[in-house]
Amino acid sequence: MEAPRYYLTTPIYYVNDVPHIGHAYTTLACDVLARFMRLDGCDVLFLTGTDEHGQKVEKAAETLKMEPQAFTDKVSKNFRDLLPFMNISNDDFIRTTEARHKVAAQAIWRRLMQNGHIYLDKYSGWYSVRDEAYFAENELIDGKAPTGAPVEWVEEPSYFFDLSKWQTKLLEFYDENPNFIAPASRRNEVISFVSSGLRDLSISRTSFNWGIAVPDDEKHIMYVWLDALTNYITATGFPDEQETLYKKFWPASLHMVGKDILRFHAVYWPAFLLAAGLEPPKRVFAHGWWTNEGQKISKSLGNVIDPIELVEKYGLDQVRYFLLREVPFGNDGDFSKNSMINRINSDLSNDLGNLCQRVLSFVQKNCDASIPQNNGFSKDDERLIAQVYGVLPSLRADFNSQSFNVALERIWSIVSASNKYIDEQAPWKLRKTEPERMQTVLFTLLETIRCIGILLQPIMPASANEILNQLTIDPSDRSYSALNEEHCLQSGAKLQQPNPIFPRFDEKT
Ligand code: ME8
Repeated sequence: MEAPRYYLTTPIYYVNDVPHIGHAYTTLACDVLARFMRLDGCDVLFLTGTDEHGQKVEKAAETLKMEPQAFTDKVSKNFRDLLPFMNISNDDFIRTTEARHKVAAQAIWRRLMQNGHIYLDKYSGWYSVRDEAYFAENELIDGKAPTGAPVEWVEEPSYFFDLSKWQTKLLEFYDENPNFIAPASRRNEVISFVSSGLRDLSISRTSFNWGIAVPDDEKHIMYVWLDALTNYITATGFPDEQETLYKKFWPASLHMVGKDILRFHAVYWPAFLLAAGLEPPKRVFAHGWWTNEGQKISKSLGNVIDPIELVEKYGLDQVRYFLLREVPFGNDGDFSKNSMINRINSDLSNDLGNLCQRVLSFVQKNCDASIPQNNGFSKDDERLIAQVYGVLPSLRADFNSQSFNVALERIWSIVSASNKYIDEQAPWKLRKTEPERMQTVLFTLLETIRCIGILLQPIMPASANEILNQLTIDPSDRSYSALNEEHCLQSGAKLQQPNPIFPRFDEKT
């Protein structure tokens, strides 16, 4: 049987600035999902990259007195370098300045034109460079875009996409595909936005040059959002529809985005694709925004969180865990030093770290550093093992709905059950009185830890590997198909010297 396919994407990031926590967060959520799907037997394509055209990037280059191409080369590299640093397992990295993308963007344009959805007119209205978006007079708040960004008056010849004609089709599409937009509250927002009527969309500019030329009319460059959204299909080899990746992976399974850019992905993008005769993606998930110690994050407040500093201070897997555990995915969340330290010291160090350390060092000392015998499970042993063998279907549902925090709570309920089981079974008491029972108890715990290690790989790949290495689990036995009795630990197998996995975080040291 062919493996199920899963194609997921991050937004492509504007190269006007250095990566911040928002970028790291979206990319991390996608990485966790990509890793989960691979471990669960899917054929995965995971794409990220950089959005390099448009006025915002052009202006950023101008400020530094650099040519836009040289500037984007430099800044795009910062985003690319962040990936290995955060242990991100993307399969491809796309830049909108690449030749493959220019071909795809122009091909989409031609299709829209051929299908009669583009016409030439004149745009006059407001434009926000920071949002790279057009606004009508009645959308402005105190003379600014709803995001607070300054707007400028634009009056120039422009091609338009006939978005106003897509209202009914989009509403039907949302209705037929109830999982297309998540979370549900965001879906309702989009539906009410579309229901209130759509205006045709200006999709070309003539007052600057940094972009992809409109086919057959080089005075115009494509609107940066039409250019950028197309990246998702470029990476599958479009416009070559015979290309294996295209046949295999389009339509995308999931576009992960921040809540601020949902409209572009859930309204414009499916309309462009339907108009071009192409299939829309299956799902768009809009996550929330982080604040820093209760304050909106902004450059002017000087409270931007640098993901590199965060990882250097707290540790990579600690940060990966925190960002996905602290806040229900989809909601806004607050980053605070205290909550970060609490998560490290309580969930990671006290609960998980202690469980592994206690069991592994006890086995090291009392079982000749090897997997003890299973002398027959009691009801309690069976209950613990059944919990960890049986959790995958629920986790699958959690990951398919991007409920990362729920998935983690579910795994942690097994960690807590294991800690409770040690205290109740008290193997240190059994050592003299019932050594055979002690062996079974330790066997039960090690087998549970093996499965917890396997389950945690998507979230904390390095630490989970460390747990599995200490148990000397062969790398080929670490997928989710090994979460069963058939792949159970072998008594007598030698264990590695245990190392504490999650030390407590102490600000002073
Ligand atoms: O929007 N918390 O690029 P971008 C969480 N190029 N997420 C945050 C955040 C915060 N405080 N601040 C920003 C673009 N983000 C376009 C995308 S896709 C075809 C084109 C998120 O570099 C934000 O929601 O501005 C968005 O998803 C991403 O970071 C920033 O993207």
